[in-house]
Amino acid sequence: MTNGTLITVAPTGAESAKADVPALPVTLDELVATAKECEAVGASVIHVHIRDDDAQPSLDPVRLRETVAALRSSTDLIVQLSSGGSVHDPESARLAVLDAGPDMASCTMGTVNFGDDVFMNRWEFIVGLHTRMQERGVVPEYEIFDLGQLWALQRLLDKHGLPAGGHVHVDFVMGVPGGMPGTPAALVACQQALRELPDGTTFSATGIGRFTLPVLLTSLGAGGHLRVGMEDTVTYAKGQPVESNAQLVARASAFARLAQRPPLTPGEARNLLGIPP
Ligand code: KMH
Ligand code: ZN
Repeated sequence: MTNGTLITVAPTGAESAKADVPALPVTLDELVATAKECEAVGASVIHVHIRDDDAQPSLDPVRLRETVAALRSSTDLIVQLSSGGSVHDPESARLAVLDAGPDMASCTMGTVNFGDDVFMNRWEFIVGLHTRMQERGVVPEYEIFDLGQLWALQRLLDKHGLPAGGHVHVDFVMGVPGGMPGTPAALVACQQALRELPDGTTFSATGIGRFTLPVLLTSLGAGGHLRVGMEDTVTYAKGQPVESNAQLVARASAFARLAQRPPLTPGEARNLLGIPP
């Protein structure tokens, strides 16, 4: 049992436009540079969405493979590909993300309203993704946008078994319009519900926009881990745009050290998550 903090950086996402957020890393070079900077200041996992030549969200299989290879050769970060993509991506392309051979992939545990859109995650799709990850030794991060999705995860594990590596790790994504709010009360409710999941289940949490700091501070205090990055937050403080993903990771690391739970190295994070070295 570690007392350190796993810090995941989610640098890009699928929602912000490069034109609106010039610091957003959208090319492979920008992503690799971001990854190195974030590793240097305390990140151990990178949650990756890629963009095409027009900076639009993409699940292009060739580009995904190149991205995994480039991140592996330039950093020691655990590479977690998003299987969520954008709300417009078809299930087939989302499943095919696993073909790029990442260490981890996200697996969202239910359908949720997502602003004016719907982020579709049918039960059959979730089972397919979970099973394929088991077969390929890809470790999931179960994305939880609402409390009930933890009960869906309990059902998934009961019916279809533990994930690759045997360790269960979830990420609470809090403050999406349509999902749970980014409040301490909601985070504590999620943490309580983890008692129904396998012993040793770990969690990280991320707050969208103005929920960033309340969620970060609550998660640290509650013994949880952290996800930060420009996928979730493009404003550092009121009226102050985020300058870089490393700025957000550095702030998270500083809070983690103050809490006497310093950032885990990528090696320590692999150990925690059940990912082979
Ligand atoms: N872009 C959202 C629709 C994930 O990466 O798995 C989905 C998302 C979750 O970001
Ligand atoms: Zn994502």
